[in-house]
Amino acid sequence: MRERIERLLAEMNIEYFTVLPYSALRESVPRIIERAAITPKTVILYLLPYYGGETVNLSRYAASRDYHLIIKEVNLRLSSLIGECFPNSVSRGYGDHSPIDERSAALVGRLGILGDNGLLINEKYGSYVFIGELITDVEPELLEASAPADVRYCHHCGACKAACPTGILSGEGDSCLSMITQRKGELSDEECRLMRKYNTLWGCDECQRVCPYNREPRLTPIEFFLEDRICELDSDTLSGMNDTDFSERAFAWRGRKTVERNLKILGK
Ligand code: B12
Ligand code: SF4
Ligand code: SF4
Repeated sequence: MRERIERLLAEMNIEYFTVLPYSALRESVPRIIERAAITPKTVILYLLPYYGGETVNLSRYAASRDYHLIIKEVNLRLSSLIGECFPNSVSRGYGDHSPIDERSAALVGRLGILGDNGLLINEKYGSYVFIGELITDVEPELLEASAPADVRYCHHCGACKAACPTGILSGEGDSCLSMITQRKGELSDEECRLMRKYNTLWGCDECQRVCPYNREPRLTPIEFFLEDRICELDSDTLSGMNDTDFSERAFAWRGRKTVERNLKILGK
């Protein structure tokens, strides 16, 4: 069964995946699974490398179309494979908005090490990877699940802590610049100053940019992340986007107003 999963994922250029018993994972938002009407038994979790080149004022994860779109596609294909092999099974796909802490799941699934920047770092693609998963009620043994492994850590060089604009990584600040750019409402003068200083309209890559594991980031082999890229967003590009184009961007989830506010802060 593992081989069939591996083959299916390889067709989409996905090299890193793991199969784990759900009971071994940290459930961070139990209500998501309660609402999903499923008895979760096994998780098939995979990495999507997304580095597609440098960006100007959008963080690297937000330059392509919204990664949730590709996660949905992968989960649909995985789900039909599981449905074919186990006809009465129930499966649900997740990515980001998930009942589990995805980074700790990927760590115990041997897909990478934990960086002091809080991110999963993969041996080949560094930390520029998204995590997606299919949760199913098929028993772990039937899917040849692995036992969870011990977590491994980065070499604590300190570069991410030193580079972090808000100081949150060294415990000196209480907010993350990525979060600030994604918050609705008015931002403080200090928050606007940080956005200008780091020229970021959406997200923050500072703790990844300086990390030695990302020194020579490898381009993603997944076409989705290389197409339709926006590396620098300005008001003209935004106003030229119709509602469908806009809704298919990772920076859309807080609505146009939030993006317009950020453009104004950066004088774009
Ligand atoms: C909320 C959220 C955010 C928030 C809060 C971030 C945060 N640090 O929690 C904000 C908006 C700030 C954010 C920013 C970013 N995010 Co985010 N975010 C999430 C989300 C939806 C939930 C995270 C969560 O529950 N946090 C609360 C708790 C769990 O966080 P924590 O205590 O720091 O987590 C650690 C502990 O759990 C600790 N731990 C404690 N006990 C145990 C036990 C075990 C066994 C283990 C192994 C670990 C462990 O390890 C965890 C990892 O550090 C996840 C998706 C998901 N469902 O997991 C994506 C996710 C973590 N984000 C992701 C990304 C890409 C980003 C950004 C890089 C985007 C950007 N460029 O701006 C930044 C990076 C900021 C940073 N350095 O963390 C990716 C990370 C991929 C990776 N390689 O690790 C995820 C996994 C989404 C995805 N599906 O790919 N994010
Ligand atoms: S994303 Fe930016 S603000 Fe957030 S922890 Fe990393 S460097 Fe610090
Ligand atoms: S910059 Fe250094 S301390 Fe931070 S995650 Fe990378 S290796 Fe670890």
